[in-house]
Parts: sequence; structure tokens; C-alpha cells
Amino acid sequence: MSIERYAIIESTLREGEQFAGAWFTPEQKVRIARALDEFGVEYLELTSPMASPQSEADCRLIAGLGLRAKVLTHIRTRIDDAQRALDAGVDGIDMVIGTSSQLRKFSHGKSIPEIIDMAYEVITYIRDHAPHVEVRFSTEDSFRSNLVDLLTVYRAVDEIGVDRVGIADTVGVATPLQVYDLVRTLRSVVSCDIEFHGHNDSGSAIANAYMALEAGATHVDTTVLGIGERNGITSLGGLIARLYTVDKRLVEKYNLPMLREVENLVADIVGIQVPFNNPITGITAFTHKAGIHAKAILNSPDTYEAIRPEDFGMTRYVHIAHRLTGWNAVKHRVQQLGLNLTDAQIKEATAHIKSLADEKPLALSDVDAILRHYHNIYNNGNLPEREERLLEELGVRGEG
Ligand code: HCA
Ligand code: CU
Repeated sequence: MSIERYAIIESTLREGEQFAGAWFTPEQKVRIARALDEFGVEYLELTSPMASPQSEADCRLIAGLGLRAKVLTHIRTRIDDAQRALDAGVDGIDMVIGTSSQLRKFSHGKSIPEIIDMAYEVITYIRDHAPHVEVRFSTEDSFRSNLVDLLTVYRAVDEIGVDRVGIADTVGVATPLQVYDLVRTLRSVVSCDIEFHGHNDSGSAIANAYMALEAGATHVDTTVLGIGERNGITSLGGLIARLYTVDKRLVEKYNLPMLREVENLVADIVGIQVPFNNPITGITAFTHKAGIHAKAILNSPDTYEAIRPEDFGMTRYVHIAHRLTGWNAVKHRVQQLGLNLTDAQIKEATAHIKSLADEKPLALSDVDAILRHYHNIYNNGNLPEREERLLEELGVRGEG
């Protein structure tokens, strides 16, 4: 594998707080921080203490929890921001400034040399006052910045002595190839670590984060379920799924069965559902339906599963109550139910299930009743009353 070492900077408590539905109480922040710490992310990034008095108190509170994860806060490239961050007792500071012409014109109005001067002042301030604190410098909207400007700024801050530089796809426009190229180029310009932060406006946030790692980035920003400004950034679970399917050893350092718990916790707090098609934890992520798939899955799950559900404390489900079903999957159900039917009889029952399913949606309980009905025909048994009723409703048997 070409990715040798990487760390996750989990920004649910910073970027995630910029999600429209987020309003975290201090108690909720602590719960999220502890859950992510238990999952095993290397860093937690928190909202700037400058944002509000409560943000400052929360930052202090979480920095003081004694978590295994390093606690970072996110600031503007300003001395007063850096002072407040250091006062809060964080392990690291992520500072940012816009380098694109739009941001230079409409946001802070600074030229590239002025940006480097500001960076110099703030980085040396932190280095002088708290040599043990990690420093990261990133440029907002990196992909719409002039490449020469960008590399000039990164080279300068690397020489001043940051631990990391960050590139940010602030508006979610970068393609995976552009991310790869920029990180590659940057890799040959700076000697410090490289972080990637990517928004999902065009649906590429996970792929982009992965390409950044392939190109030599060492840190990736995520949030739980990808929540953030607009439609958010690289999701924690998405990144894990991406890396797992490349090489499982890349994610073995995390407590994978906790993923679902972390996602449910955050979904609950911000009032959203885990999307049905979410990687790993979506409700249908391990549901197999077509007869051909079901047969192969029952013989050997890896035929149609790139991810082992057990690794995440999930279970697979073979969906048999529909018209695409196949007799092999039905046979598996017959065995689960402990019924006595030959292959020929199961094929007959399957044909019956398919024709009923052509008329209306079936439930598993309907299929079970039909299978028991066949079992009884061929073994002279009686059905429980409840299943008799189900069969009547399905029109499989009439009254009397
Ligand atoms: C924002 C800032 C940021 C910062 C990313 C970073 C972005 O616009 O809210 O610090 O690397 O997306 O540019 O989240
Ligand atoms: Cu962002």
C-alpha cells in the first residue's frame, strides 16, 4: 500500500458546528468528543474560542478532559485568536487564511506578502509562547487560488516552522486528479506534514480525501456523517469505507464497531437520519436482493460484499420476499425454519412466491407462511392459525 501513515482530524465539533442543523450543548459536545476518542481518531478540531463565550468555555472543557486524541482549535491568522487558543489549553492550533483572489478581494483584502507577514507573526508567537503546541497553517479555497501564490505561501510557512500545511477545497470544486496533483506538487515543496480538507458540493469529498492520501498527504479532515457548511465535507464513515476496501490494515487502528454508535449519536443530536445509502451503516448497506446475488452470498459472502459487516458489528440480510428471488435463497430460509422440503418442492414454492410477488409486495412473514403451507402439504401437517390467516389474505388458500 502506498499510504503509510495518516491521521484523522475529526472536525464534527468545528466544521460540523457549521451544519445548519447543529446546535451543540456543552454536554453534547463532551459526549461526541468522548465517543470519537473511543473510536480512536487522532485529533479533534473545535470551534475557535473567539467565536463566542460559550465556545471558549467548551474548548477549555474539552481540552481538559484528558482524552487520548489531541485537541485542536481552528483560528484566523491573528495574534489575538492565537492568544485565546493557547489560553484554552489546546494541543494544537489550526490557522487559516484565504489566498484566492476572491477572498483576498472580498474578505480580508491582503496581498500575498502581507499574508506571509501575518503568518510569520502568528506562527512565531505560538512557537515562542508554547513550543509544545502543534501548528498548522492552511489556505482557504486553495483550489481557486493561483498556484504560484499558493506554493509561495506554503514554502514560506514551512520555513517559518509549522508542523503541517493544509489545503482546503472550501467550495467543493476540486476533482480527485486535481487534488492528487496539488498534493504531489506540494509534497516536493514543503517538508512538513500535509492536511486535506474537502467539501462535498460535487460529491467528491471522499474520493478527494483518498487521492490526497495517495499523493502523500498525512492528515485528513472528516466529520461524522459529513456534516458541515452547506452539504458538508468528507464523512468519517465514508473515509473508513474507502480505506478499508483498499486495504483493511489501514483502518485496523480504529474501533470499527463503534462507527454506528458515533453516527447515531450525532444524527440524533443534529436531528437527521443516517442516509439509507450511507457507506457501512446505511440501512441497506448489507441487504442482498437479486436471486443470483443471494445464492452467491449464501455460499460465500465476499462474492458480493467488499466490506465484512461483522467487522463493524453489522449483519447481512438476504431479502427473499420479492419477485427477483431465487430458489437457493428460499432453500436457505427453509433450512432456517427447520422445514422438510425437497429441492423440487422448494422450486415449486419459489414459483408460487414469485407469482404472488408479481401482484403485490410481500413480507418475509408471507414467505414463511407459504413455505410452511408447502411443508404441510408434503408432510400432512397443520398450520398455526396466524399463518392460516396470512395465507387467506394472500389468496393462497380459501376458507374451509
Ligand atoms: C470555512 C473554513 C474551512 C477551513 C478549512 C481549513 C474551509 O470556509 O469554513 O482550515 O483547512 O472549508 O475552507 O472549513
Ligand atoms: Cu470547511
